[in-house]
Amino acid sequence: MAKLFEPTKLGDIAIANRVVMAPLTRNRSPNAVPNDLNVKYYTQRASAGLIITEATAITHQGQGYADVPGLYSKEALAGWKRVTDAVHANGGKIVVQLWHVGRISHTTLQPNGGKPVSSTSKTAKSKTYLVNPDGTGSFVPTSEPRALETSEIPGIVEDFRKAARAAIDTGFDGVEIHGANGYLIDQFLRADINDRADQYGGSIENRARLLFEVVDAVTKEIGAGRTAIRISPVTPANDASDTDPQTLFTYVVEGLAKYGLSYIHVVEGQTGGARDYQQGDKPFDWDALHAAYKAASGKSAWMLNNGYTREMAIEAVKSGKADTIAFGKLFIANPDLVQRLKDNAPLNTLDTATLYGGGAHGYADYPTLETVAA
Ligand code: 8OZ
Repeated sequence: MAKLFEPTKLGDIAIANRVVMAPLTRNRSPNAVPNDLNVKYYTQRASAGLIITEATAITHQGQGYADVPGLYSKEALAGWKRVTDAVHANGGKIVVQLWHVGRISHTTLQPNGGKPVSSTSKTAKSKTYLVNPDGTGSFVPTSEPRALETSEIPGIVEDFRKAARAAIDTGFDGVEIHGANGYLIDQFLRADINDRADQYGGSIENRARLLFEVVDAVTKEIGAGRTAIRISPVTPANDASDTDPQTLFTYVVEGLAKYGLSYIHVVEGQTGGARDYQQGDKPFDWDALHAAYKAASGKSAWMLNNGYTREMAIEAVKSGKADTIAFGKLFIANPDLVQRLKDNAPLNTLDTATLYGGGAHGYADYPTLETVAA
């Protein structure tokens, strides 16, 4: 059997195989509260070695899209508890992705209709998703943000810490800090976004300060073996860009090496798109990033993502390029993805029209091999 299907440990989290369900925004949790349909969807996918939940807002301020879940109200935590219980009852493991969108938001989603916060007061050239009063969804430009005051940053770090504590108390096996895709932590990292003059802007060390303060706070609260992080060094998602991502992210992974995190999750290329997407003047060297991490004595599991096929995943884990592979679109369309990959069985096709928002259709009604055979 290929190593992809063998058990391993991600820090303190023992997983049955290395096929991971990537975090996937689906906009099906009205009022930010996980519901019965969400329980069903995650339960259907419990045979994944690990489920990473969809990005989940740590606070109301961290919200940027209609109908995405949160981790801050009593109701949301109760909803998530039903998800973690159901996944565990079905033999799975599940971590929650801790999300602060920063400027990728809209005033109508913010507390008191205020401006979203960021490292900058520049508006992102990006869109967010809102639900109209008649129930239909639409993509709208993100609102103008305000730059966080230096004195407010400890409060953001504290919000991550509290959310991590709430996650463990809600039965999650751990957390994945969302450091990717142009959201708040990435808005601090990127030279082309971050225009601050304080200790959180300017040099790479300063731009990465928020990330490390969050990692420090979360690991102290719940333990490094239950803490992970996702980064996307070259993705242009949400207007994120940097002319020298290789140097920036080498610094980041070298700094992460000392923690002994559960895993480091790296999106190769444009999230959900081209694997060879480039920022700056040279192609990103993914193997060099991994090598730099190991050279800094980094020992955490290395999780790779973006457009992996069965063959690519088997090979990447066999060769040691990755310890685990996270699959997004394939897991949306194939609840029993692990079985299908093991058997080299045909895969269902993804319906892109039902990705964001809606009900069970295109969410909890993709067939398994068993239902097709019956
Ligand atoms: C797709 C649509 C909305 C949000 C990300 C949380 O890119 C997301 C996201 C993806 O990380």
